[in-house]
Amino acid sequence: MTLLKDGSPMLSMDAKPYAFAFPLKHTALLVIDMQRDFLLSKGFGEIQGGNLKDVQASIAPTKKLLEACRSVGMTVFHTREGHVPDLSDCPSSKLVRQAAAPNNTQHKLTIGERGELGRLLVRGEYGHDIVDELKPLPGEVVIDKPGKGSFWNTTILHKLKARAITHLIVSGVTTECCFATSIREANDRGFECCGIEEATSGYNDANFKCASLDMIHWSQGLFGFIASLQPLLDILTPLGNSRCLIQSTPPQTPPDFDGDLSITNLQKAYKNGLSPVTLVESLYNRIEAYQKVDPAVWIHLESRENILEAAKALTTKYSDRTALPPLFGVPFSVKDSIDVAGLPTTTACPPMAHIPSVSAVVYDKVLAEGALFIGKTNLDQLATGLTGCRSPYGTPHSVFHKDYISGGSSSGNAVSVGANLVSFSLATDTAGSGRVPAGFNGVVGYKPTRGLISFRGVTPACLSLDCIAITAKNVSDARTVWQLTEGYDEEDSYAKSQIAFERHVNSIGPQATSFKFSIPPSEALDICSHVHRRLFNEAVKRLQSIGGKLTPVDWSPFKKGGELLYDGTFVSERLASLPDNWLEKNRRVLHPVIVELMDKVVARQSTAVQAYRDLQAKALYTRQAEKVFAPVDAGTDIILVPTAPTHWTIEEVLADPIRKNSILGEFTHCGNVLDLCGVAVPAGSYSCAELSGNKKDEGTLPFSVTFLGGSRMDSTTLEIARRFEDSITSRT
Ligand code: TIU
Repeated sequence: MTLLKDGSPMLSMDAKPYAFAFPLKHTALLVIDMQRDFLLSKGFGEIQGGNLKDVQASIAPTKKLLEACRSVGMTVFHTREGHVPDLSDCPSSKLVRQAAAPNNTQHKLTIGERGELGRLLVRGEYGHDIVDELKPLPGEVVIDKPGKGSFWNTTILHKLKARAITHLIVSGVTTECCFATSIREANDRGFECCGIEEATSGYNDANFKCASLDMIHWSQGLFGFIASLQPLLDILTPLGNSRCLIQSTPPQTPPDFDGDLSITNLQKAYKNGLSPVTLVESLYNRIEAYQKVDPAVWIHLESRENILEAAKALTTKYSDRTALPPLFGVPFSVKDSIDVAGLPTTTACPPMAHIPSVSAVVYDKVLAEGALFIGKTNLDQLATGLTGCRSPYGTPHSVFHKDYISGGSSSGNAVSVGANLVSFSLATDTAGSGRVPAGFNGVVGYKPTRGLISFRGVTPACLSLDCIAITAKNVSDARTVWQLTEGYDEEDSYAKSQIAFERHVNSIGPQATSFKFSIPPSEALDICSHVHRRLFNEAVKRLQSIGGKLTPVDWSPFKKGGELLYDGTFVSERLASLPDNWLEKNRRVLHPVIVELMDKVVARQSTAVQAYRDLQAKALYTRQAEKVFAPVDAGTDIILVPTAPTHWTIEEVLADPIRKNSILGEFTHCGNVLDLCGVAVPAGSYSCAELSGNKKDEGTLPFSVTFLGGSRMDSTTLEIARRFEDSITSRT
């Protein structure tokens, strides 16, 4: 075993045509179609091939393989072949061809007809599910596929890329059919695949198995590699034992909480016996202590008793520590514009407050994965602002310094993560609200491409440009929360379709570690403070040192797209979200800066003609931005920008609230207008004295850069951001 630069293992095992080398962190086990329908008597497989002996014999070795992969924490994907009940996703050829054979005596039942295991190959039926021995664990991905190949009409490519997977260990049934087809499909998409001989089988092994496997590795690896099970077990087993991630019995004295709230650390700690109750006791003390440091973080904080009760309920619900959902006992907060059933949603605007009976989709999703709800956080009123200084619930400050702004509008979100009160936070981002405050509190702020995470159950700021954002302690945690919360929501009119064109992956060779990146031109960066400019230049050098190739870019669509947000008519959409005459009726109880801003919007008397011109301009700049990131020609992978050009004190913002706010959005405004994704990542710190020019000023402030990626290029963007983050944590 060798270690990669980031300390993760690079493994290698004997295989045909030559040794298969795979980076553990970027490798997934793919278990294909180990369904009752294919393995048990009276299922679809018996009709297809008759002989079940060999496929049944492959269950035990596949179980060994699965357990070995699980023991080292490898990503696991299962697939199931089958169709929706009305068979609308099943091509007629698949229904008819075999049964139509002259002298057919074999195919008496076809897909959709009722057999003894239920309707054949129909989703939701008993026969369609995976055999008990190989039942997926929480957190493992199950892909339902209508075809033989795993990639046709499924989200598997997207989900593999989202997890930064480039290498696949492949098993399952049947060798000649879905196993071989899937390896061929994966190969075209750039994955390095290795099939495991004993963990695959078909209905005619005597004639087909050897040939099917030979075709894969023939010609020095035409489609990939084939290995035996034992060499793989030989390398994984010691690694699994040394990690000791999962012990079969709980330790006598349950471990204490070590204070590290990152999701990866908590997952390990819970597997090793930490109780969420222990975590809550210690965390709540910390939350109470921080109330004295900054009383403006929470709009609603759950009581200690409530959280303890939720923690106890989790331990009862998930008694098997080897099968915990990914967010088991992970504490999180929610911006108070996101609905939690039974609690008021205030949007920091008391006249807007309502008590929803249903929670937002995104909240329900993290709860379903075992997360622990701690409370609802403060924000700039109506989620309008980037400063954190526009709330009737007080002004939170940066966790780094009490005089400096927290940023907004997701102010409490970023502070709750930055002050170590929660592991992650659900926020929103329209103009940069999920990125700027993350930058000002030394945490990660990720705004996926709009429409990937449902916005249903969130009070809009500017609905056609609103986006859920995730605040987290590091890029991997943000990525985990994204994977668990994304998904097409047909009731969200802005939801993006499930399956989209995706670029191939680069799994080996120099391309696997190099990438192209671009930066704004020097005149665009002139808006930065001296220290922000200095640290941005350092970040550029750092990206180059980890394989980034600086590539020229046309900045104008990003500049013009950003200007559209507030200089154009889109800002009127903020009024469109409110009831008619609402501003007039409520002006006395609104935050004065919000009234001033809204009055300015009304005074513009924007016309429908202007709005259409802006829509057309938006379409043009979006297309131009698409070309910038295009996979062909000279497309770039990401654009690196400073998250904010400077960091204001609270006093500076209060003296000039609207102008200071708009400067902060210089590099974030274009994000949603141009349908980009963006992730803000900590990139060092500097002394307050360097920013203010006053040597007497004490303290340090965080610097942050944002990686902007093209529409739906989230996986690539996050992976480059993670490598940047790794380079900082491993070198400092
Ligand atoms: N017919 C056959 O051998 N197989 C299938 O139909 N599906 C899978 O291989 N999973």
